This record gives sequence, C-alpha cells and structure tokens, in this order.
Amino acid sequence: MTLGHTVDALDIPGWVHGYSGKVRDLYMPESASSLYDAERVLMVASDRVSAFDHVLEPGIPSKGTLLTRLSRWWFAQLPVANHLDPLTPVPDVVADRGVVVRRLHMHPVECVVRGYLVGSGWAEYREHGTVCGIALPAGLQNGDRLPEPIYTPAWKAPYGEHDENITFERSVELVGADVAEALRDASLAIFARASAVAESRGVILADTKFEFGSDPETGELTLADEVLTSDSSRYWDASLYAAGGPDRLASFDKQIVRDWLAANWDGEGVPPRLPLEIVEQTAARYRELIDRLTA
Ligand code: Q0N
Repeated sequence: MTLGHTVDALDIPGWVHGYSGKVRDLYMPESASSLYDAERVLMVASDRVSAFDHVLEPGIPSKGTLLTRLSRWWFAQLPVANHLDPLTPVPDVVADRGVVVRRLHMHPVECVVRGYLVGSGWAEYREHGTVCGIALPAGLQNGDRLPEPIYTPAWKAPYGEHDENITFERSVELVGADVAEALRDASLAIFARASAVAESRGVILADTKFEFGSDPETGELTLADEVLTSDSSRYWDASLYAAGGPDRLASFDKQIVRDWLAANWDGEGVPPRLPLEIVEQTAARYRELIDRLTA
C-alpha cells in the first residue's frame, strides 16, 4: 500500500528524518549514516489516525501528545525493561510527543494478548470456536470475558501488508523456543498487571499488542514500541460494560472513527474527510481515558 498523504519531516536540531509509518515518524542522530546503524532513535507520534489501512484527514488534535503521555506513564508502571533512553534529551520541538529509544534487535512477532472475545477474535470464534487456533468454551458472545487471557501472536508482515495471525508453534519456528516462550510469558504477565491497574480505575483492558526486542549489548528481553495506548489496545468503560446495554463495548480508541468510516465509505478510492464532530468525539475519548487511568 502507499501512503495517501505526505509526511512533513520536522527540522529537529541534531536529528534527521529516517522513516515515517502511518502514525509515527522516526528520526536518527545526525551522526548516524542510516536508521540501521543508529544506537538511538527519536520516535515522534503525530496526530495522524489510520483506519482500514488508510491514514485519514484531518488528524485528531493532540492525539500524538496524549498517546505519548499514556505510553510513557505505562512504561513507568511496568516492572520490565523497556527501550526508553532517559539520558538523551528529547528535542524541545517534539518534547511532548517524542521519545528517544535505544535501538534493539526487534523480534518479528507481534505479541497480542486478549482478555475478551471481540473483533477478529470474535469473528474466528463464531466460525470455528477458536481464536488463533486456541479452542474456547462454547456459548460465548461478542465482547464476553475469556476464562483467562490468551496469547495470540501475529507475524509482523513487511510494511503495508496485513499482519498475519500465527500459532504459538509458528512463533517458535520464527524466533526459537526460548524467545517464543519468553515473549508469551512476558506478554501475559504485563497484560495481567496492566488490566489490574486499569480495572482499579474503572477501565477494562480488552486486548493489546506488545513488541519486544533484545538489548544489543546484554541480550535482555526489552519492551519496545508504544505500550497500552489507544492505538495498540482496546479499552472499555467498566461500568457501561457491567450495565450490559447496547453501549457496553463503547471504547476509548478510534472505534468512533472506524464506525463512522464503515457507515460512510464503500472502501473504494480515497476515504472521505472525517466530520468535525467525529474528530472532536475521538479526541475527547482519548483525553478521558488518560484522565481516568493516570488520575
Ligand atoms: C522498531 N518498529 C515497529 C515506529 C514504530 N527500539 C527499537 N529499536 C529498533 N527498532 C524498533 C524499535 C522500537 N520501537 C519498532 N519498527 C522498528 C513499530 N514502528 C512502526 C512505525 O513507527
């Protein structure tokens, strides 16, 4: 796929633009000759929002700063090694939406944990009674809590292609048994911790995706990417969920954007511009999630 927009690289003293994903931009130190030999990378979160593999217009104001604040807050809550470099200052121009990270050897597996049956998990369950090949009890409904959280890895497809759900056995083939087990165990442990924190604040963490790498010096398993943001996770309001009404799965992520787009676009050509009220509702949901979690 190609990006339907252009990304304006920022002028950041000491850093050069290296790469832009759908939502984030990567910069490397001026002294590095490519992203691949840089020891440090500056990751800048933009206000861009993507849905159904398209970057939409306009962006969501403050999304980049809100998600960066949330990710930083979660890293600080979690007792696991992470890729943030606390010693290299984040340049002033991106102070509130950038993080400087240590470059790791990334494991090519997306570590998804699901505590609830929803989305692609619900679709597979309805058809086969399984989620990513894991057999589940009969009779579950959309949005139901799983008997226990499950680890459902995905293979990180090259840029632009869809990530592909894989079995645990396939992840062993990709990264070896030791790493595959470490990824699974760390993912489940972090999910358990994070969902307990969220629950204590009236928020359900329905599912999330982690990425890990290994420290190039020590080989230590290290949590990377952004963590537990509204882009990488599904969060629900616990009291609405418990009430069981039609809004029980109303989420704190870009579901508002997805729902509007699904109702207003046939998937052909360039997606329509998001109306202002959808943009504002989405921004308000992002703010509310952070207020609740970090209060
Ligand atoms: C890395 N991705 C996937 C940026 C994030 N610490 C790291 N070291 C080396 N590589 C990566 C990290 C991290 N994090 C992670 N790609 C490279 C997520 N990307 C998507 C595009 O935006």
